[in-house]
Amino acid sequence: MQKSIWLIYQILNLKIVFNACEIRKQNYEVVQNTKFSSLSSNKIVLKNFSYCALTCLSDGNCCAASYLESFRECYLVDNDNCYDSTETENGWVVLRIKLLTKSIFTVPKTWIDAQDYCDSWGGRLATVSSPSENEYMLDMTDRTQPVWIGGTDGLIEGQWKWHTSTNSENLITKFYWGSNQPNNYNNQDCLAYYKLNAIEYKWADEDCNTMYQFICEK
Ligand SMILES: [Ca+2]
Ligand SMILES: [Ca+2]
Repeated sequence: MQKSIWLIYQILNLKIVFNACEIRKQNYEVVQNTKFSSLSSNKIVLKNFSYCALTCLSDGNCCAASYLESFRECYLVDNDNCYDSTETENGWVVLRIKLLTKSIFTVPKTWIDAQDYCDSWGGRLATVSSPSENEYMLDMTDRTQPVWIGGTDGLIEGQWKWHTSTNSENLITKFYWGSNQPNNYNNQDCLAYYKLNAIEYKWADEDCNTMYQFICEK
């Protein structure tokens, strides 16, 4: 069977499986010849892409599935790695459910203006949910300029929250502070990556009105 026909067949097959199981409607896409560059995920052997995709869709902690037809290998990518980029390689099919796209914007803005800019971009200031995601975001920066991300303790001092587009309660529970941070110096309420010394580039609380580069996600 030709590759293109095979893919159409698989997608149709996938939709049939979805309908049969009445899986809740999700925003997903299927991409041919694309795989996750970092397969920090569970590998299982399944007979086809449909089963791989269905396994991911029925797992609340799965954000994407990579499938390699030639080895029948299914890789399930968990939520903590949703930010990860994909690369092109023949023979892979990726089901992307809720992949986070992150981008750095290098024209400095205040934290609030950065938040507004991210909103207009269709996203929000970036959040961090795992050590690997933190490292991924650090790699986006040139590590010379501070960079805003989406945390603030502006409502209750010392209680850090991710500022989401819905303003819902989103308490930060895992922190990557640099030494002596947060120090709330002159009422600093906004979260940034900050170069503390020659080797440390970590979280710090900063004055929200300072203009920094920023990372958005959507
Ligand atoms: Ca503060
Ligand atoms: Ca500080």
